[in-house]
Amino acid sequence: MADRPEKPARGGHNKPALALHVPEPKFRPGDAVDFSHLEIPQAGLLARPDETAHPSQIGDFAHSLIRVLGDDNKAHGAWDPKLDPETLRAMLGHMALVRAFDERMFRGQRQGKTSFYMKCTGEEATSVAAAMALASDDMVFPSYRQQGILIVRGYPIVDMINQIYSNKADKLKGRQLPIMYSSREHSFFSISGNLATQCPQAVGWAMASAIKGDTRIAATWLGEGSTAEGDFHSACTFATVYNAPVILNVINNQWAISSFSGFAGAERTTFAARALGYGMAGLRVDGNDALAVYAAMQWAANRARANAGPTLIEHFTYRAEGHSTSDDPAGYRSAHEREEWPLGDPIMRLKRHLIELGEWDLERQAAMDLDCAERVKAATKEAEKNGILGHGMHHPFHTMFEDVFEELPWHLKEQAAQAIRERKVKWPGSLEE
Ligand SMILES: Cc1ncc(C[n+]2csc(CCOP(=O)(O)OP(=O)(O)O)c2C)c(N)n1
Repeated sequence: MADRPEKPARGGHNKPALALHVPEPKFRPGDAVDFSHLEIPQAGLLARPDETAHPSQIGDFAHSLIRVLGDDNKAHGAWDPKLDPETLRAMLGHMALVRAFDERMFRGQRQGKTSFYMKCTGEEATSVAAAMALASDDMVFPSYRQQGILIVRGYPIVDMINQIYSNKADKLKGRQLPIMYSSREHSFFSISGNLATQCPQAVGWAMASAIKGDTRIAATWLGEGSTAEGDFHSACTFATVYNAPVILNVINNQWAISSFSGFAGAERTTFAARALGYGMAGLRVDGNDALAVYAAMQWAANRARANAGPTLIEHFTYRAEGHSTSDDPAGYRSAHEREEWPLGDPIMRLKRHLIELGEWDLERQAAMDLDCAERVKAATKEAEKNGILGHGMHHPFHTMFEDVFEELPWHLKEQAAQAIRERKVKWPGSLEE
């Protein structure tokens, strides 16, 4: 064996030096915005493949964009889910309620009623239309921007607000960050702030459903930034290996807080195309087109129910506002992005479609908006009776030691005793009981 040189040569003499590519967003604060590089096909152009098609036959759908609502406000093509006007109005109503709810909760945070809130402005269709395409008992594993699912499933908004205020009526007893809801009755899995953990959980639940011979499928949602987490990839592996009845929704809203989608790999290929490497069906859909979202979700749900395999759906959309109440996007992206976003606003697009059908008008729209605002206001007032942040009307302190261990372990007993001693915390009965 040749001796190793004492000092290995650095660089490569006459070879080019190695270099890395560091992604950089196209537009920064103050920049003019031009989205003409985005390929946006006309609505209605794509065929709708058989729901049991082999992933290798439908690879193109991971690179194109399924669109139904055209610039003429009409529904086009094979993906039109042909929903009746009543269902379309319900869809519009749910999205409007989500937006009204977001507006009021955001203001509530600014007024000091809660510590934290996250809006989904511009992305309402990706949860509302998607949830409407599922059965109400299909199990959902959302991220933190899918409040639309709870609205569709009829979860009382007053209970959402109680959770956001962490007050004495909060069903989660103040143990979760505001907006990290959970509801077994609504088949809505507890939201976790640890990104992408919901993906393997959804796949595992779907596998269990199949093992039990059940008929319910699972669906999960995650942001495009979160697809860089290992959990997403483990989930894809298990989903395809076992043909789990699950739908993985990647909400590509272009930004992960201040990191643009390029940092999760958007410059290389689409997020829907991630599916292809796993041998999974991948669809890419206009996430601001509620009909296209519904249609893609329905396709994937039928596929899962037919034991034809999991689907990854990329919803191409735009986060119109800040990441959360703790974020100011003016610091990292151009304010013109929102105005220039070529796929419009999901609520406006569905509204115009209903008007085009002769099934809606501006008076009814105004009445609906007012009704949404009133409902949210009334629920807010109701929830405020149970307390807001800082009023001290939260669950009693000692409850934080409950519901986890059947018997309190010694170290928690020690902490509880310290709290009683030093902070004069009230404790029911004796610690030794
Ligand atoms: C494992 C983990 N890493 C980092 C964070 C901090 N964090 C919270 S939200 C977020 C951005 C996620 O962006 P994306 O997945 O695109 O979803 P979006 O917020 O755009 O809906 C980050 C980095 C976290 N909560 N968990």
